[in-house]
Amino acid sequence: MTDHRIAPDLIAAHNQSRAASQAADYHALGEHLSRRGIDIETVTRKVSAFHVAVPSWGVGTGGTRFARFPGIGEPRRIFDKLADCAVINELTRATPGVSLHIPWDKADPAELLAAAKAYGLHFDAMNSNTFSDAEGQSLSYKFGSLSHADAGTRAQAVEHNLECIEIGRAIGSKALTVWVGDGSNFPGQSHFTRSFERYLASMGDIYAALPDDWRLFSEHKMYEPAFYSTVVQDWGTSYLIASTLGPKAQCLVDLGHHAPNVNIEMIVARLTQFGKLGGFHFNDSKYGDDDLDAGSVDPYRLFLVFNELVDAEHHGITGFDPAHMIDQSHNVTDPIESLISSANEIRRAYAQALLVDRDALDGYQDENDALMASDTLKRAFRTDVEAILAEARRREGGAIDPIAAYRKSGYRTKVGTERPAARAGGGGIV
Ligand SMILES: [Mn+2]
Repeated sequence: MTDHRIAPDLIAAHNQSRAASQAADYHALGEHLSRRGIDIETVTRKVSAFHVAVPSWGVGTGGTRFARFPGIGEPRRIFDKLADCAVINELTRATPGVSLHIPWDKADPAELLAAAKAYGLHFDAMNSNTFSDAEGQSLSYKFGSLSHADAGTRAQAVEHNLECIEIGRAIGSKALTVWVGDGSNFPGQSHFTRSFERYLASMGDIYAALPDDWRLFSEHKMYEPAFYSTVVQDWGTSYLIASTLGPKAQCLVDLGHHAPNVNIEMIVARLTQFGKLGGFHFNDSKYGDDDLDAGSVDPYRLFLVFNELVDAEHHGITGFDPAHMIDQSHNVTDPIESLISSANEIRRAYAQALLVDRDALDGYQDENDALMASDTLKRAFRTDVEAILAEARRREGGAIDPIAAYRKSGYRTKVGTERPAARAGGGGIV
């Protein structure tokens, strides 16, 4: 039996009060799409089946290296985080998967499984942490982890990743995402080739321990925490890693981990073409790795990424199964509201991409009709698909307007009384 965090009758009453207008909006959109040769039910079914995993660390308030301003009722440990994740899924029906970070979320696997089951959740990709030192750790990652000059430190970092796989196996995960902060702050500080050779050897050890039905995601990041050079800095390096390791290794694209103005959707196309697109960490940014809410700054770019994904599906690329995860930091909002909103924006981009007239687009591309090709994409992007998103939620038991229902539920106030306030101050990203 599901342990509901938001009372189902509250959601039912919420939906009842909006049922008539939702039905009218959905009908009107259906007629409009029908004139364009699109069956709205096909789109709604695909949107309903589309899920994006929530990061356990996302339900806590984030911060910058300057400060962190805690919110009320912040989750204290993984079981509070799972409760908050359940709220997001109950309202959106888009986020049944939760991605864990070890050692932050370390707990008895049987208890983790039981809690997830009670909330109707499951565990998505595991995330290792060798970018900071865990309590009681014998060797420091100050100067790197998987690429560290010292063999003992590398072995410790490998061992940590193997432990993540073991925990993941016990709780039903099927993937390990590896992101390291390894790099340098001074020219000459580290040898580019030797440090990458050491990284590849360490990843080889992790890959060798990967179960047959798992995938290993290599996540690149251009800069930070190292500011002069980063060992896994771009998608080219990530592709070299995945190619060197083998078929179970693929590249993970975090939308924030690129240089400004980089054409991310083209990277998606390239990785797809060569079978190495593992998945995504969705977020948005203006300047760097800002970790802003997905779709909040540049929704057209998010749409263009999904346009590539839908195009790959349309053309029947074999073995195409990218993982969808959110990875963002909520500094000024209620993290639950941000994650609800982001899950909706990601589904919106997907729904809009499903509306692209692909045969027409192929034709315009072959005829070099640049203006009509662009307009074909824009026509899909301009379509207001909110009624489809709301209908997908409603049919699965979620809320027509999930943020309004969440505020009505009083959940944040309730957990504010149950969970003591976190200590203010102290920088850092959760
Ligand atoms: Mn990420």
